[in-house]
Order: sequence, then structure tokens, then C-alpha cells
Amino acid sequence: MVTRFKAGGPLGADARGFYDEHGFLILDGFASAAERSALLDRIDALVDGFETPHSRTVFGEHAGDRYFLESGDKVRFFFEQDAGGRPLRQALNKIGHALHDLDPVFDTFFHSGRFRQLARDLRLNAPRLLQSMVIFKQPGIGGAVNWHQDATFLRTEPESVTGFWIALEDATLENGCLQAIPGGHRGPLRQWFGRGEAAMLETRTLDDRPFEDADATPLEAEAGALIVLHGRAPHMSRRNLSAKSRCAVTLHVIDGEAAYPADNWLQRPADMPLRGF
Ligand SMILES: O=C(O)CCC(=O)C(=O)O
Repeated sequence: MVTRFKAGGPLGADARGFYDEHGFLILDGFASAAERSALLDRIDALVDGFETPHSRTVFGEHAGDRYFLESGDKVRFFFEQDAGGRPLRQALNKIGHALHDLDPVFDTFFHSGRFRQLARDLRLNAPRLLQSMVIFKQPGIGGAVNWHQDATFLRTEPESVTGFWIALEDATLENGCLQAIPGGHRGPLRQWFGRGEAAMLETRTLDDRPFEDADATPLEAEAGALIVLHGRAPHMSRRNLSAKSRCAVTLHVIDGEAAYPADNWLQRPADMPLRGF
């Protein structure tokens, strides 16, 4: 049974305890209706300003793809696999990965006192904003996101990545809400993803025990809710075969005092250092 908590003010001991035990936390009403519509309007404006390249980069088919590898300090657009000839706004899978530094609307939203307070309550040391995304989950074609742990993709020593996922629209089982395994964050990290030989992207198995669909708990979220995900929390989402869009924005934060290995896929140039809240 997933207990839901109300956003606003410092995290209570009950919410903190739930997060420690389960590895995720739902905070209802974190983003206001005005913030959601400002972000959705901004997303439309970004899409309107995007010049469609000759070849559309499909998210998940990016091994070795420079467009993806060089997106850590940019705002780039990735397509759904089954987008066919759909218009751009209905064909995108995601936008990433430095919206929080490069786009004024996202910058204002993410660099707010509420996120700072939440990071403090989660005992994140010297939080640094590493990665931000828009995840569209388009009606009818929104692709599944397979089981994974964020600490596979955003590695620090010691591990510190924490995900903030904010629903801009209602996310339900019908349109492919997040699903997670309660307590799964206390298990081992299963995979390593990063730059291997010749900086080519590589996935390595660290532990071959699979995550089981039978252990999944749906994290349904009303528009405005924020879901915190521990870096080791196993999570996934199914395809959106419904007629309802399920747009979300995400932010991944790391501890600025932890080491950030150079073989992480996401790299920042020296003149664009990570910032705190
Ligand atoms: O929004 C989704 O469906 C998946 C998001 C996710 O896995 C992530 O942000 O790590």
C-alpha cells in the first residue's frame, strides 16, 4: 500500500521514514496549476522552436550516438520509436538534459526554495543539479521504460543520485504511470552504464538478478505530484496505449562532494559547472 504525503513545509518524520523503507515517496500538490501550465506552455514553445533534423534520433537507440552523448550541457530532442509521420509535438519521447541551466522557465522552477528544502530534508549533501528532462509519454505510442536504477546511469562515488519526477498531467495505470519495487533500493545495483573503450557507450552487468513485474507497485500521481526516487530504487513504466497524454518533468540531483567519474555518459564542459539550488 503506497502512502501519499502532502507537499508543503519540511518533510515529516513519517514521510522520511516511508522513503527510507520503500525507496520512493509521493508528495501530492508539489507543483501548482500555474507552474504546470507555465511549464507546459514552455515545452510547446521549445518544440515550436526546434528545427527537425533530417534524421530523427530515437530515444533508446542511442548507443554511440553523439547527439545523445553531447546532450548533457544542451537542450536536445529525442523521438518515439513508433512516431511515424506524426507532427513533432506528438512524436517526441523526451527533451534533455540541461533544461535547468539553459531554459529560464525550467531554471526558475527547479532552482526554487522548495526543492532546496526537500533536498535538505532528504539529507542530500551539497546538492548539485545534474540532469533535467521532459518525458512526454505520448498517447497511443508512448514507449515503455524498462526496469532500471538511476544509479546505473548517473554514477558518483559514493552513490548519491536522487530523482525528482513531477507529473504535469495525471499519471495512471492506464497511461503508463511510474511503477517501483518497494524496498528494492536496499538490493544491489544491477547494471553499470557509461563510456567504455573509445568513449563508446556500454552497459555492464553487475548482478544478474532480474526485477520482477510481480513485485511492482504502481505510483499513480495526480498532476502536480512529485515522486522522489532513491538512486537504487528499481522503477519502470509501461507503454501508454491510452488516448491520454502523461507528460512529466524530471530532475536528477547528486552530491557535489562525491566524485563524478569521467566515464559517466553525461559530462559537462569546464565552463558550465553544475549548480546547487
Ligand atoms: O517517466 C517515466 O516513465 C520514466 C522516468 C524514469 O525512469 C526516470 O526519470 O528515471
